[in-house]
This record gives sequence, structure tokens and C-alpha cells, in this order.
Amino acid sequence: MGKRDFRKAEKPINDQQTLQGLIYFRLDSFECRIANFVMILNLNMERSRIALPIGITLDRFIKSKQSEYPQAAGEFSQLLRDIALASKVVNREINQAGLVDIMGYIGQQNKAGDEQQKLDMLAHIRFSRALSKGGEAAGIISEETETFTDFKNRGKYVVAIDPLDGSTNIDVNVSIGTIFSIYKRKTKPGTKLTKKDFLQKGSEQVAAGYVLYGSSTMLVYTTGKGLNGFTYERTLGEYVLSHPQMRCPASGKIYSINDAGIPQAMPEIAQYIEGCRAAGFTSRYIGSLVADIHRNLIKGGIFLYPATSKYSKGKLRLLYECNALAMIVEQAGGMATDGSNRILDLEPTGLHQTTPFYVGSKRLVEGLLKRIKK
Ligand code: AHM
Ligand code: MG
Repeated sequence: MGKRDFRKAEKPINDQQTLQGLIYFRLDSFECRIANFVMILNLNMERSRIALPIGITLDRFIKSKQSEYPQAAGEFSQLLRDIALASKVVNREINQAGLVDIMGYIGQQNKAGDEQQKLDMLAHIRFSRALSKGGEAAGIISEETETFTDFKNRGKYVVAIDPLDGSTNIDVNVSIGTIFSIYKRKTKPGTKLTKKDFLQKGSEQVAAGYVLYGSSTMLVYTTGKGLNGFTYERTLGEYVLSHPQMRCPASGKIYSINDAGIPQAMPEIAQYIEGCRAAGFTSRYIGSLVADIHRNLIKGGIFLYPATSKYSKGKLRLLYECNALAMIVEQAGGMATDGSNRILDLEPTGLHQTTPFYVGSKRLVEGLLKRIKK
């Protein structure tokens, strides 16, 4: 349409045409030219990335879900926010790890016998501090401490956490993660915490999640009503919903296992892996649980950490590694088992108890179970 024709037009077709019309119509006056320039600029900004909506931030998402927890909406939401905040601090420290003196070992071992690293401890301190200051968690059991810590407050929840998982990858710039489970405490708020508050079955988790410090940082969590993933937008300092309602493909072509452990495991594991190879699967193993699970969750695959001669009851910890990841994968339609039982149904007996762990796409885990039970 020519600029002089605009007045004759019956009806502009859309906002953009209305705007163009106004611009052409007022071209004669200088003031109007400036106004027109500003309008064009606005129009271009609208089209550019600058004006794109940011999306749903984690805070807003949590708030929008508060009505799902009528008895404890505020406290529970605050607890999730405390974890998210601590993860941002940990993320910052990890990103600077090569620049400041926070890499390497501190010269002592944790309960599981692993050498503790400075970043492990740093993450433990950050999460503990955020949770105790927040006041909603009554206590915490962490991979880095022998027993649980009682925050001595009136909080209704307890948290089981591996503050920084993937210790062998910490110093070499490979993806690492945080894993957390949230439970309602069993004892009365305001009283002393006991072991019983932490020795709860995975099926009793009220929420579980992980943070993946990878090529981008992601927080993925569930409250038992589906699984959602948020990517950290560093310049805004916010997690933004990037993976709504995540689903794990029912099958896949990836198997993840520490190859060196296969001959030490029961023979069915080697047979299963042989079957995967014959079927054209690909092998992917980072050695960071969160990263291995996250990849398989998105692409479809199976992760295996069996009992071996080195780890007679498996290596991975039920309370603060397997339970959370089992709930997460199940919420996405996948499956998690110890080879006989559903992980979430295991009755925990020790704070640092380990278990064999097979998790991932439903059909693949079912196939493994058939092989094991033959
Ligand atoms: P960590 O808690 O000391 O980091 O150990 C757990 C890690 C998992 O992230 C990973 O899946 C597993 O150990 C790897 O073990 P391995 O080196 O025996 O394959
Ligand atoms: Mg760990």
C-alpha cells in the first residue's frame, strides 16, 4: 500500500499496518518524525530478542503451584527457594573454581570413605546454611556428614542431600550435580529430631530434585505431580522454566555403566550389556550420576550401578542419591529398581546405606529385570 493511500484504506489489517499508516500520515512535521522514529524503534525492539518474554521463573512457578499444598503452601515453597538460592551460590563457586583456591582435597574422608574435596564441603556448607537460615527444614542428612544435623527449629521438613555429587569430576571441569530429597518429619515439630525422621522410604518424599552444573546449569524437580526443568539464566540470576513436564522416552539406545565394574558384577549384567551391544546401543558414562541420569532421561536409556566385588551392596546411596533420582525418573514415566524391588519401596536402615541401582527408560529397565530374574 502506498503512503498516500492509507487514509483511503477501509480498515487496517493488523497493528503493524496501523502503526505504519500513522507514520506515513504524519511524515510532514518534524516533531512527528521524531515520534515516528521512536515508534519504529519500539516496533523493532518488539521484534528483537530484547523484548521477548523471559518465560516463567522458578519463583513464579513455585508460587503458581502453592495451591496444590493447602496445609503447608508457604513453608514448602520457601524451602524450595532456599535450595535454589544455595544452588546459585554453589554454581558461582564452581564457575570460579579454577581461579580461586577451592579445588583439591581437604585431607579427610567422608562417611563413605571418599576423600572430601574443598568444593564438596563448600557445597555442604552452602546448602546447610541456606536451609537452617530459611527455617522450614528441621534438619539435614548430607553425604558429607556422618550423622544428621538438627537445626533445632520448628521446621516441618527434613532434607537428604548430596551437595556435590560426582567428586571425581570436580577438579576437571566435567559436569557435576546436587541431589536432594524433601520429607515431612515424623516427629513433632519443635522436638528433637531422630533417625526415624530420615529413615523414610522414597515413596514418602514430598519433593525431590537435582541441579546439574553442566554446559548450562539446570534445576529439575518434582513434587509428585510431574517433572519440570529450569535453566539458570546467569545474567538475570534466575532459573527459567525450559523443560516443562519432562518425559523419559519409553525406550532408548544408550546404556551407562562403569565398564570396569562389569566383570565384578553378577553375570546377568554382562549378558544384558552384551545384548545392548548386539542391538546397536551406544555406551555413554560420565561418572557423574546427575549428568548420566539427565542425559538418559532426555534421550532414553538405562543407567546401571550393580553390586560388584568392590561394592558388595552397590555404591550409590539410597537416601540422598537413589531415592530422589528414582522419584524424578518415575515422574517422567521411567523406572528405578535395585534388581528385585522398586527403589522407592526400599525400607532404609542406615543413613548412608547403599543399593544397586538400575534406572531409566521403562522398557529397558523391564528388559534388564527379565534378564536378572531368569
Ligand atoms: P560421589 O558421591 O563420591 O561423587 O560418588 C558418586 C558417583 C556418582 O556420581 C557416579 O555415578 C558414581 O559415583 C561413579 O562411580 P564409579 O567411579 O565407580 O563409576
Ligand atoms: Mg554422591
